Amino acid sequence: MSVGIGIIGAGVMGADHARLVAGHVAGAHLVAISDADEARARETAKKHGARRHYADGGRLIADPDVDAVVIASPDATHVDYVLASLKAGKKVLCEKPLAPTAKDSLMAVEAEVKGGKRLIQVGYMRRFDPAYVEMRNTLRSGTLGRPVILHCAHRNVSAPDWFTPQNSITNSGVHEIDIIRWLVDEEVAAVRAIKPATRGASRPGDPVLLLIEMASGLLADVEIFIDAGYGYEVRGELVCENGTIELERPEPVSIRRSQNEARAFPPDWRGRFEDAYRIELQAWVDFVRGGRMTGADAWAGYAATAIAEAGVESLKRNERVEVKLAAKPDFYADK
Ligand code: ISE
Repeated sequence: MSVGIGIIGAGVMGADHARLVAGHVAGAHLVAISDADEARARETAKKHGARRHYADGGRLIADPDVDAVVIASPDATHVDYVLASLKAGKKVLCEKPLAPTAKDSLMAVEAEVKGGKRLIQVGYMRRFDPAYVEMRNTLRSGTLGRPVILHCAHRNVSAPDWFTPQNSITNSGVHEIDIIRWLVDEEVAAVRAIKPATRGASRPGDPVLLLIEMASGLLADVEIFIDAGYGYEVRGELVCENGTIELERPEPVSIRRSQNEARAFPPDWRGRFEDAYRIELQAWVDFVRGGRMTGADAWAGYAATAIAEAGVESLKRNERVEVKLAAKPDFYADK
């Protein structure tokens, strides 16, 4: 049986999820797309063979042919669509962040716990990226010993026009926070966020440095630089007691010409994480069809946002901020 998927949001990620569901995922078909810009919803639906389009995400959720929902609308709208999907008893893959605030993320967690069924997966797709998976597996094999430091960098070409200074942490940095928690499988104890003074003017995409302390004492340093200009790049190196493991550049070729050697950078995350998005969607469709959820759950979604909030607070107060998460419900105990 093929499951019917509805996608809320026909922007960059909504359109990309539509392409993947329509052409690269088994066991699912695209039923409908919604977008506040109805013409954009119509075009995206037509392009990827969805029968229906809506201007209103609520109507898409109510569509009886939609078995499960992908939420890829602007961050601030996520939680309302998540709650509406829970009410309709439909499984949902919500793009990150689950919500821009910890309070709203917790609301989604509480609603899911109350309903008693696992319905929410959050789109932290790096958990499906083959390189990160190998990093985690290598760490777990024990050959490198215990992890001590994690170096991370997250660079984009330029900030979109809706970007706020906090978004470097709450929209982009949340990926780093999630992957760190997942890689080393422990909780964040404290965060220190700082901006280099050298850039003078404060543009939303200016660099930010996070120093993340994990419960065991392990440290992660994270550079987030959204206006980096040259390309999209994500770096990660895990330093352990007996060696290190590092993400390699994934470009398939290098070009030699005029006494130079060059390797291209993708313009954004879709190229770098193409496999991760596809594997994530397939895993989620398998979950919709009755399998086990293997991605980030609502609790992980809440934790990433709460830790990001501590980072924003640290930047504001110019001091280290301890992370205090709510009590984790037993409902999420197996993760
Ligand atoms: C964007 O929203 C994403 O989700 C990308 O994966 C991330 O790298 C980028 O920084 C975000 O703005």
